Amino acid sequence: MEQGEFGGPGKRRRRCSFILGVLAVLLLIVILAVVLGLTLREDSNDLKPTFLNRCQQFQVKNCQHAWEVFQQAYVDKDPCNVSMEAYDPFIEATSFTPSCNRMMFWSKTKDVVHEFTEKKECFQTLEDTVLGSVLDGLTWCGKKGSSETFTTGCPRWTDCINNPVRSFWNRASAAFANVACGNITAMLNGSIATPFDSSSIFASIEVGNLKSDKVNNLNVVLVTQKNVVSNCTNQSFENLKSKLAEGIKFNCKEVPETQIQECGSDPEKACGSCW
Ligand code: N1C
Repeated sequence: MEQGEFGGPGKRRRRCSFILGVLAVLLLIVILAVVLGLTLREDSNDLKPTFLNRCQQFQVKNCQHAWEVFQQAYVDKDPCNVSMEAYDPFIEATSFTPSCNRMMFWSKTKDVVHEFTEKKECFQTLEDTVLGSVLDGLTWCGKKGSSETFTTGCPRWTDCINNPVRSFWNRASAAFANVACGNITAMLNGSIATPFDSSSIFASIEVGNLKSDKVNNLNVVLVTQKNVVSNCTNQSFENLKSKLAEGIKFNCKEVPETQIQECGSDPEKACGSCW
């Protein structure tokens, strides 16, 4: 009885401190998770470290300078009023030497083309150059009256035409096409009704910027799947030919996606023999 009187509150106190201990540990875990979550989120949302990291993979003399020139295009501006020309200084700062006969364009085939160029270094897309690589897959914008770069709350691709991301790809694609030389390749999508779609960047910017004194041939690789929707006789290619500068020859070949994938992984196959 006496023991019970002493043992009761003692046990209760121990139970109490045990519960308090568990609660404290739980609280610590929650705090840690929140802090970690915020740090990680900040990292993936922060454009600058991604830009600089990617830039440093290339032989660029001054990535910090490239970042500053890039920012000037959109910082402190209405995010629906950033022109292509705003990126001119950035394009100049990251100028690259074209790899004649190896340049690869694409439209609506982003995954298949990059899977291929990653495995076989026969071709070079814009994203394989410093200019395209530093911003591939990213979103950014500025705001009037602010010196910051934002990665959320930016206008979407279709919200307004002159948004910072869209204007960037337009300008970078024009630069890529302007310096294109030799025989160039374009991977287009044979599983859609209009492989050469006039609203795409390839159709509206790149084709018109190819120079006949530098480019000999445009070889279209029309990537097909089991269910072929378009072939090389597709009407949209008439539109393509009419947009090409005189003197640039046009070729088209239908190639199954599986053939491209298999060839990409086959070390024995030479660059020119995939299609
Ligand atoms: O509009 P698209 O294709 O025809 O643009 C592709 C064309 C390629 O030849 C590239 O040289 O334009 C260039 N280009 C990019 O390099 C690029 N990287 C990432 C255009 N757009 C690029 N992106 C993003 O893909 C961009 O944000 C935009 O939304 C898409 C365009 O892809 P699409 O319609 O398949």
